[in-house]
Amino acid sequence: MARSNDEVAALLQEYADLISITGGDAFKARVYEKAARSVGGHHADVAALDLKGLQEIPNVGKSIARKVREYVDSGTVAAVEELRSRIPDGVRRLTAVPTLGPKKAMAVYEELGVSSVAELADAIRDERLRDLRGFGPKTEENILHGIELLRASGGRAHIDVAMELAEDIVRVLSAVPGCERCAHAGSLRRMRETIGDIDILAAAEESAPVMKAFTGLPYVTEVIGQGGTKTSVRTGRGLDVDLRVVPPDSWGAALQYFTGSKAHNIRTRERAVHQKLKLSEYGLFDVESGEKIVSGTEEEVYERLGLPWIPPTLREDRGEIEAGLRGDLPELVAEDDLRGDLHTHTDLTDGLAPLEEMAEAAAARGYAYYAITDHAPDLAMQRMTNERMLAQRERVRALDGTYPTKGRRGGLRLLHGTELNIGPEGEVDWPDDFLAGFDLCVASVHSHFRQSREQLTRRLVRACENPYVNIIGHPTTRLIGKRPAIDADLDAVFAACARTGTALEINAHPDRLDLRDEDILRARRHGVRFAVNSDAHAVPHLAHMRYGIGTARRGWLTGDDVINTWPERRLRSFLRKGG
Ligand code: DGT
Ligand code: CA
Ligand code: CA
Ligand code: ZN
Repeated sequence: MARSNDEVAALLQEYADLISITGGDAFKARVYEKAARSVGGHHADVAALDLKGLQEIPNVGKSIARKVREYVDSGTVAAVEELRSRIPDGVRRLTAVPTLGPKKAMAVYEELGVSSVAELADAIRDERLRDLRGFGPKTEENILHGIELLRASGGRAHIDVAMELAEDIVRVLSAVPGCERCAHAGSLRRMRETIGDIDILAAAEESAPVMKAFTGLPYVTEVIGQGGTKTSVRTGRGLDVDLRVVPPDSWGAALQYFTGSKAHNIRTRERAVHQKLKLSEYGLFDVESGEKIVSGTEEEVYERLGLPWIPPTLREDRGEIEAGLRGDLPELVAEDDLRGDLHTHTDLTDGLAPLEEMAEAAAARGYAYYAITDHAPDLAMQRMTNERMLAQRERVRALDGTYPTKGRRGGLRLLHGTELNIGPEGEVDWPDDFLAGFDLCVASVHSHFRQSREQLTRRLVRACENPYVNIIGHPTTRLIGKRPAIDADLDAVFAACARTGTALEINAHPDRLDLRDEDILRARRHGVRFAVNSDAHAVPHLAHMRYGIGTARRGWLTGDDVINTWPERRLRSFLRKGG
């Protein structure tokens, strides 16, 4: 996705927030919010569009198009600056607290002078909030909970934000004369769901030119530390970045060291010690003679320790060393193994692009099959009806096989599905005879998140027992940094999935990554199958798959575990659920 689209989307969203905070027209705020989402999901780079091109983006009218041009041309928008100047930054930071919202943020600022998250927590502790109009003890409790969530995320960034930034840095530094290699390491290379800071590694005889290019990057706002081999910076993207420059012949040892995790490194160092060796970021050395044994590649380092090369996503000391010693490391699923996507939306519900555009983009990704799964009627705001669903099915059937798909014989096979809502009792939107018409059904929890553990568990188990439900979508419904997972007995749900032939989704959206790695490891032991899905609501979201695959790899999954790597016949047989 073009970076300018993200920037413009963030600006439009900020404008919408500012309108709400300052008590502006709620309708206008919503218009800007919708435009922000459309721009963020637009396939073409907005920086390259003229006013007319901009207005062809859904939800972008003339006045928004003008603001976008103004931003692209000058870097600022007068209307946004004007609103920004009317409220302190602290109030805007308050809106990051889940459940607080812009109106309440402004109210606590105006009534109590609260302008930071810490002051807000204090005010709640002193029970000062409950006397404000529109607040009460329950609101206080909710906000406090929101503050906890915000703090629990510890300022860690979502993986897509970190990945896009890291790839840009690696691209720039790789072009510096004398830079022989450059790559990201750390938690990002291990594909953790959130990233504390970005670690970049470069190999060069001379570090100075690389360091200089690094501190000169346009989004660097502050140099936190600078030395001969390491420089740390703060960026305007809310993330710090460490750069280490090592001599080219230390590359392998340094990459191994800075990829981590710390726990994994402790284990590899122990193995070295047992063999009278010393492992550091400079290489593997003989303790007695001090002689360097290997350092050029990770493979050599692991081999000398008696281990096969271990994929970074496994390096968490969760059994990978033992498995490596036994020669038992899994053949991890890869993005290239995917033959399709089984949970996607179109503009028939809350997606941004029409069916044709989504299918064309799916074909360009080289998929063999692709499922359209728009929302079902119980999500009332989506206004789904039987007629609309059946009309869509006809279009899907007409387009089936008509998109030539890259590198495969025959056109893209389109599956017609839906994303059902798992109701409070585990019921779904339609009766069996209507469900029978779909090629597949995803079923997800979209409401009643706070039921008791028993109720939530029963609900999910019932959904699995429905003969038409093939995949449980985003099974825990958590939103990273925003909403906790529902409190269900997941082991009972995993057992039900295995028993009924229902797959669990690994939702690849960087806000979700649900199931998460630890739950995948547990589910796998029950013999459950998985589907890694984008849940795309726009064309660029199809590319989120890489994060879902990263999560699946952290969960030790192989291609055989993931139903959307299977050939179409095997998939269709699974979708019949033993019937
Ligand atoms: P993060 O940044 O919190 O998402 O997680 P990491 O894993 O990227 O951690 P970070 O940035 O502190 O360090 C990057 C890697 O460098 C880490 O995974 C392992 C290595 N490392 C850092 N400090 C130590 C240490 O004290 N001992 C060992 N063995 N390795 C370290
Ligand atoms: Ca890091
Ligand atoms: Ca670091
Ligand atoms: Zn969905």
